Amino acid sequence: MSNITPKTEWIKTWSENGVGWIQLCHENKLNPLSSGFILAIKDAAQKYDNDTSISCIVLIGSEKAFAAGADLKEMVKLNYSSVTESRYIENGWLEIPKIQTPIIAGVKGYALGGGCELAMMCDFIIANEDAKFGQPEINIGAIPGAGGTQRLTRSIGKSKAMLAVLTGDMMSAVEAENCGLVAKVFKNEDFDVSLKEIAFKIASQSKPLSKLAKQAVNVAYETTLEEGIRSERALFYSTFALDDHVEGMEAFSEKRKPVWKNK
Ligand code: CO8
Repeated sequence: MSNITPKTEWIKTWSENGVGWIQLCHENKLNPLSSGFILAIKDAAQKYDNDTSISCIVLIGSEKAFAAGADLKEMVKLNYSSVTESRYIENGWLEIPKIQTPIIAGVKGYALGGGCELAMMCDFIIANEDAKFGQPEINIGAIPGAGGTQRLTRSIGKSKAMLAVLTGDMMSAVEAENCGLVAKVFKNEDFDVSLKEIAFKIASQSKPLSKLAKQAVNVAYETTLEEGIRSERALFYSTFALDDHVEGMEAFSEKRKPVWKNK
């Protein structure tokens, strides 16, 4: 995998009010995810994660698709030894869930296969009403490989995840919202503004506090309730060491908006 060149030409990035935007702009509007494309997405997200001026990252695709899955034109050339030797789904993919800055997936159109998996690696998904989600790998001789069977099951439960993975059928945005895969669905015409509002709101919070909050929620995925409560308590106590904790408390007493120092 180390000899794979990141496809930076398929990524557009810009920042505004503490929000770092990453747009997937493959020449094919379905944004097929090749190994080089995933590396470029990972690099862009890591760059924002290391940028102290960025407090929220948003990953978006085209009008037609967030991403319609692995690049099947690349995948068709692979075999067992090449996927294992190249660590096909390791280098790029495994780094995205390690991003500490809050990261939102803004999904318009298709989020299928690796595209649905990429969206689920983000902290939450905002969708437009035309969005469609699915793990259709079974239809093309595979199964989900970048976390689909695990994250989808944790997100929507075994029964619905089994239905999606075994039939390969797509789910509408409303269905995805009803079962908890999507945090919020907006009308197509409201989507861009509403996504921006959510991102700006998150970016306006104290950066260390949102990182701690994100860390605390993520622990719930990985441990027992008892261990999770213990971890949350330790993280909660650590907020008392922040200048922003003092500022938040003082601002509340003084009936004014807090001015975060981000430390
Ligand atoms: N990869 C490469 N090319 C694609 C892909 C894809 N995933 N999807 C569509 N295309 C191509 C088509 O071949 C076609 O190309 P051409 O014009 O050269 O014939 C072009 O995009 C347009 O496609 P359609 O004509 O099919 O467009 P429609 O609007 O009719 O349909 C769909 C859109 C429903 C999204 C349809 O294209 C489709 O079903 N695509 C395949 C979706 C799929 O099976 N995704 C899962 C892939 S497997 C996977 O993701 C495994 C994840 C493992 C981790 C990833 C590691 C990198």
